[in-house]
Amino acid sequence: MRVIKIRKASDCREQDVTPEAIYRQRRAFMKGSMLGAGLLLGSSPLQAALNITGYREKVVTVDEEITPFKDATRYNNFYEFGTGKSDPARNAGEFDTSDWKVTVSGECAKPGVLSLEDLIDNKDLEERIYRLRCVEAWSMVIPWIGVPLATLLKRFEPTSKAKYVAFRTLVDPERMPGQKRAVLDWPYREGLRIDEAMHPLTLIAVGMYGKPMPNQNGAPLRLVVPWKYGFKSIKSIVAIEFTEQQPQTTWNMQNPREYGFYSNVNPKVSHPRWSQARERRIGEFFKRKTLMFNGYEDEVASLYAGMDLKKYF
Ligand SMILES: Nc1nc2c(c(=O)[nH]1)N[C@H]1C(S)=C(S)[C@@H](COP(=O)(O)O)O[C@H]1N2
Ligand SMILES: [Mo]
Repeated sequence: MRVIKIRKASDCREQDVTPEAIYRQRRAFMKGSMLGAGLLLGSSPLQAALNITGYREKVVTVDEEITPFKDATRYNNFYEFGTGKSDPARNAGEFDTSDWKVTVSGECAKPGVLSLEDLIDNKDLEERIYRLRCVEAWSMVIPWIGVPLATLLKRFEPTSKAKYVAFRTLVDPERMPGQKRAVLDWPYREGLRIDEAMHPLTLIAVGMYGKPMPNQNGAPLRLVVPWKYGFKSIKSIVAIEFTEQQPQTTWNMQNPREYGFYSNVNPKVSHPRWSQARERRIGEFFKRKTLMFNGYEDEVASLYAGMDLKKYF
């Protein structure tokens, strides 16, 4: 079993290196994969206002080759822009994320409607290299830029009744043409137990590869929960709600036999229609073994101590 270490800021050797220098190195490493990046990026004034270059290089949990930018931005799941893997790259280009608002409500002392800049404090931004493993048995390694969800949630002072956190994506069929069809029961919904939400690995990402979040990857802000199947990592979030009851989640509503609330990456629990024991890293040919909790077992297994993960899949 591969051991994943979360580096503390104090251990970080790259701490004194500028992001630009890091990206020059990585760009060479990624063999030209950044070509054309400028065309794909969202460029709203609000995203620019998030000083995305000022983040701290901090947490590296994966010692594996970073997925080329072009693969991570051209092979996506984002049903609001179509159900095909290349639909989001094709259809999300015009998506206007300026003036974005996020409503925070429910079991907390300080609910509110916040702009992106009010929600995300530049000084909290970090780069975190995480794997993301789709339930469809492909995976990728992405340098995300974001804020730990816990940092963000604590400001709203959740009450003792806040047992879960529910998330919702924007509903606007004019801007998200995939919503003109009822392929899912819009809005896309996701949820986490409060301890999962507060776990230090759980990230609200506003960028990747040193740039603002591309539209097809969930601009302007999305969740990244690296030990769960990709569908938990909800994109283009407009609402966060602290709840007492377990919230409804899109894929569980759609097909409860195939998709549970927890959806932890687990090679021992097959999807009813395919095995979860192996995965294909996008851009690669040969499959590799899927690791328990996507390789984050040391960090997160304690969250599920005593739970039957075949029952709570
Ligand atoms: N709002 C919304 N969020 C979503 C989805 C979606 O269809 N709509 N797809 C999910 C799925 S199934 C996966 S695998 C990841 C894919 O993220 P990526 O396209 O950035 O790789 O986004 C998740 N978040
Ligand atoms: Mo997925």
